[in-house]
Amino acid sequence: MTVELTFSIIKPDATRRNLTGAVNQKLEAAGLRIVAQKRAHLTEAQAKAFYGVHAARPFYADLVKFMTSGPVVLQVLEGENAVLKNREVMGATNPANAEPGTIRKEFAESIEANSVHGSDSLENAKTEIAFFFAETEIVG
Ligand code: IDP
Ligand code: MG
Repeated sequence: MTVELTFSIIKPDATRRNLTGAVNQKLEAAGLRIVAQKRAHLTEAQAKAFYGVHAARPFYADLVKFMTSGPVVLQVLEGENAVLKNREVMGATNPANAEPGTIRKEFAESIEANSVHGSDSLENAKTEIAFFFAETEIVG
């Protein structure tokens, strides 16, 4: 049994449509506990740095623009195998390929405006959590 923490973002397309609660319901139903959560409007510098790994990709500039286009909800999720579990409940990057019942299948508007971010490894989860949260803000 491995209890992990992972990092999640409810993206601007979802906050715009008032889907924060609907997304959280999916996360909690999957057994993930929201142990930190705050709403923020990312600056361009924050979005660029957060998605720095994608800087060379053709969609990078658009992605930064999208992620700063409205408020987001930053979250730390706790649970058994939380990193993989969250990726499962999120669904595939492109909602057209996402499994039924997943957040992206039900809520995403496009491959870009796909409603949620989730860390893809335990190592990246640690880095991403530390990017946005102080340890004192995480209440397990
Ligand atoms: P992930 O969010 O499923 O981990 P990544 O490949 O890490 O997917 O891409 C980060 C984000 O960049 C995606 O969630 C999506 O918002 C955006 N993105 C990824 N691929 C494309 C694309 O081909 N066109 C436009 N946006 C994309
Ligand atoms: Mg990713």
